Amino acid sequence: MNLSNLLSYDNIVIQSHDAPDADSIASGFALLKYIESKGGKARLVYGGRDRINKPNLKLMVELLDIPIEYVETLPPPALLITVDCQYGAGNVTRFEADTVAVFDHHWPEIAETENTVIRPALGSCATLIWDVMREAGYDFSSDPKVYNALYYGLFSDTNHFAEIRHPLDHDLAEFMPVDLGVMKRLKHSALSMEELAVVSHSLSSPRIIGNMGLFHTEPCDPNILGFSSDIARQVDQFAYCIVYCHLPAGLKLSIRSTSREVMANELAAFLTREAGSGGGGIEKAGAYLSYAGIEKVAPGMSPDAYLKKQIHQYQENYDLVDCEHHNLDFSTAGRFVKLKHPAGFARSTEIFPENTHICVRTLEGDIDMVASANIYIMIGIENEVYSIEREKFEREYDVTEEKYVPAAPYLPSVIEVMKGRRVSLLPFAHTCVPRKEKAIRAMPLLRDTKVLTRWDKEKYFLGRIGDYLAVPEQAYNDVYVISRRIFPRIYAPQPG
Ligand SMILES: [Mn+2]
Repeated sequence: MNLSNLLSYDNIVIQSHDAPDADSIASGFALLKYIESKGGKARLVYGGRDRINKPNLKLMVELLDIPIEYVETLPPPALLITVDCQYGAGNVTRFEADTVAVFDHHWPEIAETENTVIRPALGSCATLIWDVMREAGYDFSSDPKVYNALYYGLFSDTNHFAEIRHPLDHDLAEFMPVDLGVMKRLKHSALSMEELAVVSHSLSSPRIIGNMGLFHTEPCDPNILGFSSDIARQVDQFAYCIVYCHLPAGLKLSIRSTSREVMANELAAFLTREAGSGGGGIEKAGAYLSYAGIEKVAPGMSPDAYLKKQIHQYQENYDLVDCEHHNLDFSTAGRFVKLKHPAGFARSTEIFPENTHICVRTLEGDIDMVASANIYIMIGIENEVYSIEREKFEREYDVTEEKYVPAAPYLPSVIEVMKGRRVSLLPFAHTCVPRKEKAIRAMPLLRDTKVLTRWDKEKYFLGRIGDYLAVPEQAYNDVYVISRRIFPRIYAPQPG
């Protein structure tokens, strides 16, 4: 949906979910300001049992002049827009309206229409609203309160940015300088005395499943989950831990890992793959499991039981291959050669001057490097990015005249770390093809497998059933994973 479509209605109401949080308030407020900037008018409301009561939210509303109203009834508007929630879901009071639009970042519970924008990959609804407003050409410098609100919405929904999961989330966090005075006041008023009691109570009774600690808290602000899991992760006997609570429409989880063999973001994705969404970094991640989603895949099962089932499945699901000590026999595995498939590359100094600290923002995370005549940026077949030394590049690839066309939708951007200036990689990308056919040995995986490689001591690479475990010929310890989607496109079997 294009934001400008909203402007054709004259009676618009924007609705946050019941017991609104910072993300929902921020999203509604920004959208309201967008409509007003175009000469339109709208109201921002919420319903449900409870009024906004938390100290940080009251302060947010006051400091940023957010005209949010509590309503028990609502005369049907021409257009009702729910933000950070989906019309008809359990966490939002249902008001009648002629037309309904939805902006949300939770797991989709309603059928998609031309009026729904649901992007579970994003860490906050604020990110989504920011992105669509930016696309619509909204001038954020015209009202810092809008940007400050969105920033705080993202901050709150991602546990102080620790559970950020998408490049766009990072982009919002860095987009414009926030009012540090306002943020300081908001950050330090997030807990009430009652909630402090919730934290201590929840941490006193973990359930231990294998080498993980599972903590259940009373319904509470998501920030408290993050705060609690940060404490729990420091217990030596847990390789990882989860703190979760029941929210009106689903379970909210905060995940922490201290082990190389468990990546928090990957665990979050595993637990929620059927009925929710989740992500973050390798040590800290957040996740959400929707009750409606659980009911669909496991009818009659309680959400708590479902979560435990998923955790058990996770623990039983994986093989582990440590490249230093594995006993896989690659000598009998299939032999393949890498085809001369075109790839992309960019010379780092064409993008930023020599010695500039840059960060390439990819779907898998940020990659830091320093621009140098010796450093090129390679762009693989799924837009995966890595740096390569010029000498090695020239040995292995030929540059061609062909125009570079990205093979996957999200092409990374490059950020100048000091100044925050951000450019797309696309205009700087050229095409190259591998010079020699490189031979490898590879075998398809029969179970999901975590591979501890030689060149990353912090995390593992995840291979799924059907992906390939590969080694260069004659270097059987250099194990890596090639995705089943890419493999047949860039490798061909060759006897020998
Ligand atoms: Mn949210």
